Amino acid sequence: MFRKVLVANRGEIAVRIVRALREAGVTSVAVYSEADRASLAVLMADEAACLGPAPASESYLCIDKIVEAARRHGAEAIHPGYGFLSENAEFAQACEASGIVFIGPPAAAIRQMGSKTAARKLAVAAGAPVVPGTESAIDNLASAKTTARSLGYPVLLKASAGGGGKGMRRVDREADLEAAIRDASSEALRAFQNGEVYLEKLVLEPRHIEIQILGDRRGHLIHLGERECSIQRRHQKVIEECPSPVMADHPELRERMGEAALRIARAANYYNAGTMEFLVDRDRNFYFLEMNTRLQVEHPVTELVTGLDLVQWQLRIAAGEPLTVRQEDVSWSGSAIECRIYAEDPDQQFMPSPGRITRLTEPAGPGVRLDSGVYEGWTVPLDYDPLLAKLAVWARSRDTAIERMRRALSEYAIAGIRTNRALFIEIMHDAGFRAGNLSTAFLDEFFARRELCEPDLEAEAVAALAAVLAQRKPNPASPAVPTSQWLQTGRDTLLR
Ligand code: MV4
Repeated sequence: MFRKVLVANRGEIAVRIVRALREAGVTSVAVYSEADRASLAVLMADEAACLGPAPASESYLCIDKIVEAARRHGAEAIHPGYGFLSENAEFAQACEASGIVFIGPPAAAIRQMGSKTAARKLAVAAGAPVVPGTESAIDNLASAKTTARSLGYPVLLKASAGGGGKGMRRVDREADLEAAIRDASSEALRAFQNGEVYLEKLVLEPRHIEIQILGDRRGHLIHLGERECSIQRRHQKVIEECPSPVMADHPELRERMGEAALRIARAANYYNAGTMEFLVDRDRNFYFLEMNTRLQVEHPVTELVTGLDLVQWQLRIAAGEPLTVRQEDVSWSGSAIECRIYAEDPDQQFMPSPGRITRLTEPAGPGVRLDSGVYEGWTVPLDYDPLLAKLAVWARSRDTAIERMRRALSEYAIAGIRTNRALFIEIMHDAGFRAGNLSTAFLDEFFARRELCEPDLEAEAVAALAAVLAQRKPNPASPAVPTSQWLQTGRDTLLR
């Protein structure tokens, strides 16, 4: 195992990795920008190195500064976390060139999977299902029309260099194809400096399900099952769970998707942790979409259900140790749900809400795991992604996990900034969510339902309180029960 590892990230994931390093007896080095000088990860790490000014382009994205910090501190390896440089093949290469181990897959696999069309070709070659469509870029309208007609409308235009939904266009009929190609191509050119687009059949209201894989440097690969990630907003995941509710009635689906993921990973000579994204349609056909060559934000739900520590395995595999877990050793127990707590205002179009956290009470208790990057008094900077923490719960069944999540959310108090906490409480009450009827359309439909009957919560609370007070009669048998000071203060505040 390594003696010292540098964590090239910030926020909750930097804290998560520092914790894993401490458990492994490895000295941790945090890096930070000027905005993160007093961050939780910096406070928790053994050593810390300043990278420079707040903008990520001058700090967390600077390959040279990070490699230099590792050299200066004598770190033998770098964990990139997610985002930032985690899927940058040049960074992985720069590490190895400096004699520093990149805790992740080989640079060649990162590069190959970075191209969505190359990943798609690899999946086809490996015998894994992909959405019907073409791998080659559209070069003339006539052949695009022929392809679209044979696929059948609606079709989806996608950017070859794409990801995150940019350069994507739904086309419902041939008359719209030409203009859609023009729009998608210019959007792709702006976003990726590459205007190539190709065609796929549109999968209607799919589930988004991904498979976690783990492999060592000797070619031993296993899958850790799925995560259901359908609840997302604008390609940003909001809630993830394991198992996917669809697996309850169809346990063989996990095995088939796991096998497909492993075939692709083997074809890519993959090692370390990785994730294959799939679309699953209403008939439970599944199609490979793309591969993420990093640790995912939502990895805790897999850890809670499999009992395996993904970050520990990442460290051991990078250090050249064998993955001693066999496929038949992997089992899935109970149900885990994760909510991403963001500093954003659900009432103001989810505008980021940075600022000072003036009060913080964190949930705990049975089955609760909080991966947080903040503390009371910390100022959330506006320079980065506004993810504050991930609240994950585990319970024996999905229903009890939902109850547990509601309980944990009710304990969570964050003041000074706006968060999306209350939105999760609403979703936990939603009949569609509770039934496990999920698709990538879930959140849009949830917001549409909500528009229809937006309750005035304050008016309801005052009315309920008035009704209770009106009913209270003095009871001579039990003289005025002194209600708790908490209750009294709450009432006084409401009626003020
Ligand atoms: C699709 C699709 C339906 N049919 N491909 C969106 C991001 C990109 N990585 C792939 N995406 C999609 N590809 C076909 N052929 C629907 C989506 C999609 C989606 C996928 C995963 C998670 C959320 C999504 C939200 C909207 C659309």
